[in-house]
Formats: sequence, C-alpha cells, structure tokens
Amino acid sequence: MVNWTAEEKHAISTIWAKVDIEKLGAHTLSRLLVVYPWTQRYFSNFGNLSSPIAIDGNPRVRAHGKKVLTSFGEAVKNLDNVKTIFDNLSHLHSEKLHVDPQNFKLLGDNLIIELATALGKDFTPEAQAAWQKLVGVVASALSRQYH
Ligand code: HEG
Repeated sequence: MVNWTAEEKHAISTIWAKVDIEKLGAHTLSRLLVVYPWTQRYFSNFGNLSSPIAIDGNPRVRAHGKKVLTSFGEAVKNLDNVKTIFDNLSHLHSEKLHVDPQNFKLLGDNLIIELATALGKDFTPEAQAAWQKLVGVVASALSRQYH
C-alpha cells in the first residue's frame, strides 16, 4: 500500500494539468526507443525505426506514446488504486506481450526527463520527487502479474 501526502498529490496533478499528453507521450516513447534500442524489439511491427529521425517521425510511435501516457493518466487520477487499475495491463504485458518489466522503469526515467525538458523550472524538486515516486509505483503495479 502506497501512501501519498496531500503535497505529493497536489504536485502530481498540478504537473499533469500542464502537459500535452500527445507530445509528451510521443517524446517519451521515442526517447526510450532511441536511448535503449533493445526496446525496439517489441515494436517490430511499427515500421521504420532505423534512426532517431525515423523514430521521431514514425506515426505509430507517436500514437502508441499517446496511448501509454493516456493510460499513465489513469494512475494520476487514481493514485490510491494504481495496482488495481493496472491489473489487466500487467497481465497483458507479462503473458501476451512478454515485455521485460525492467523496461517499465526505463520508460519512467524517460518520462521524468521529458517532463523536465517540457516544464523547466515548473518541474520543482518537490514535483520531481513526487513524480519519481509515481513512476516507481506504476512500474511496480505493471510488474505485479509477472511470475
Ligand atoms: Mg505498453 C500496449 C500501457 C510500458 C510495450 N501498453 C499497451 C497498451 C497500453 C499500454 C494502455 C494498449 C493495451 C491494449 O491494447 O489493450 N505500457 C503502458 C504503460 C506503460 C507501458 C502505462 C508504462 C508506464 N509498454 C511499456 C513498455 C513497453 C511496452 C516499457 C516495451 C518496451 N505496450 C507495449 C507493446 C504493446 C503495448 C508492445 C502492444 C502495442 C501494439 O501492438 O499496438
């Protein structure tokens, strides 16, 4: 069970209200695929991922990045229930997609970097700490159904 302080909850939702989910999602997934190229193996049906420019401009990467971040937004709205709301997704990533759960952490790291890039000084140290905690909680919720 994760406990959130009122300050953490506030910091998380304040930041979320400032982001463009489509852009942030596209940038976060692109960055993951560029910086950790082994993650490309899960997206072999997405077409051209042959260079950073190809990845950035790939419409399927953009669309999927938006999907992932939209799903992340469910966690933001249900901070006290992240495990429950990601139960099905955890099964899917484990049993069907066979995604190595280590990659959830990498995606979280990239999300933090993209938030810092997009928000600059608005991403205060307090907000960063709250978001670090959230990406950890999401990664652990998604990893829960792995045996
Ligand atoms: Mg995953 C599908 C969410 C990390 C690889 N991911 C999906 C879907 C959602 C989602 C909502 C669509 C599910 C559906 O169709 O029912 N993913 C999600 C979250 C996070 C995450 C919230 C982490 C925060 N995913 C993740 C990572 C990888 C990955 C790190 C691989 C490196 N996801 C993946 C793949 C699919 C999904 C390969 C299927 C994509 C497709 O074929 O369209």
